[in-house]
Amino acid sequence: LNHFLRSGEEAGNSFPVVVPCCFETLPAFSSYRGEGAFERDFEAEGDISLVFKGVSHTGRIYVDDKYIGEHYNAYTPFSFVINNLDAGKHHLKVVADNRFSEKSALHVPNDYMTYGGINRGVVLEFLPEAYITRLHAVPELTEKGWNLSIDIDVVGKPSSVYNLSTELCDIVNANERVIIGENGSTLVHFNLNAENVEEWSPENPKLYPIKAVLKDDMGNAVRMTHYPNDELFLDLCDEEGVLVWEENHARGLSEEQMRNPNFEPQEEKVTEEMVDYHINHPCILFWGILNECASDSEYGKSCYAAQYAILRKMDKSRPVSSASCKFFTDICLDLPDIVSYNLYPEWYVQDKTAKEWVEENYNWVQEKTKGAGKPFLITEIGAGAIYGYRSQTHDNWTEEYQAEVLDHQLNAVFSTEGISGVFIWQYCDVRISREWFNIRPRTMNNKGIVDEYRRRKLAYDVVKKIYRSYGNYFE
Ligand code: ADA
Repeated sequence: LNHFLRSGEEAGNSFPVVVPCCFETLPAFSSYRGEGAFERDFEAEGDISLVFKGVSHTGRIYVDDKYIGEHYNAYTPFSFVINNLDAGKHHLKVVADNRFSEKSALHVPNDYMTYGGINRGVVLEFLPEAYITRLHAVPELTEKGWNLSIDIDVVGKPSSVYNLSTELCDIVNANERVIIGENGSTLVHFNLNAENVEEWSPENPKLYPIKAVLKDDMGNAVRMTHYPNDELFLDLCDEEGVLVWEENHARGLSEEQMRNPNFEPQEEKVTEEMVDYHINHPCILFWGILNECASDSEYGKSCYAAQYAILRKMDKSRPVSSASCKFFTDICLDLPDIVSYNLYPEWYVQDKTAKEWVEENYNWVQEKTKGAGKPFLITEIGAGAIYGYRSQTHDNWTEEYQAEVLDHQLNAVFSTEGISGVFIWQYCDVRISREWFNIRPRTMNNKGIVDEYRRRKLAYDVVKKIYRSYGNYFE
């Protein structure tokens, strides 16, 4: 950091210093009263906040030589938000001033020292799309124990919606649905009641951290495909409270492929290893098997029965299911605890509306199969789009068409009484085997609502809006 002084014996010289740093730490300036500039480069991109815990006694802030603002009083923190920084190197200059004058009514010659400089730490925060600027928790002892009256200020894009989860240690928590106001901010107020907590006192200075997290999540569950996944991912789901459908390794195997002599032993092994290694993850809600395999044939059915038996023997605590694409020909629906269908109306199925296709399949299961009355899930729904391909014609593969189809599909699912849940296929675009390319532009499965770089397609906001219109799923 360059500490540049404009007066005194060493005026104009600069010194490398470490912040926090007051002029007075340099012997030549031990009784200096004046201005001094602290400068440094930093790397950032997008929206940032610069938080100054203390600049004495007046601080003027410049970023890339542009005046940002100023603050008076050495002993209180202040911050500035700087938006839309280009990626790369930027320059911060803090001009600190410790002069006594008419302008300063509190910092006057006194029986304590008014130092000059950056007297407390400086923090650079990278801001996401929405963020918390203030959390005030005021405790009050009531007949029911301690009550915390909590105010949280949230800043974000007008009308955007988030889930705010707040936690007082592991004792109590609250989940609030936050809608950002037209002015780009909102105040969330709620109470947390903590019955069994110890009060802070000089003898027992007990502290309870409060954690508030703003989540932009659009659902509460994730379907993993079509194989057991990394434990790291499951650990994160355990911690974040995301429900997981995990399944063994198989996608779209025909009866012929299931008759491969290696199929049974290999599938059995992967199923056993999956349960063995992952049984203790609380996030796993269901075990799945044999996605879209031959559940329309007797031989296929014997394989399904064998796989379900392994799962039930190893873990009696979780329901089992399989995602089917056999529509009106599935003969295995007596076997699982949950009936699961993968449906792509208005994409692969072009001659039906989303509502017709969803209802016809659901009704067939209820009326014609032993799956009747079991919980019914839509385990895949979606359409493809190439990121950045836009057209008013809403042709296949445009972002517009994908958004429109997802809108129809989700509304069809949510308006069909009896359907317990839905998974969108899929979160992000993924690579596929190059040997299997013919219906997949870019040799990718392009049904992501974000692409492989997590860039949002138009469908992202459509999905978010529909999910959020159903309120807070925590309730
Ligand atoms: C199936 C299959 C998925 C994926 C999807 C699609 O339902 O389960 O793995 O291939 O179709 O994108 O067509």
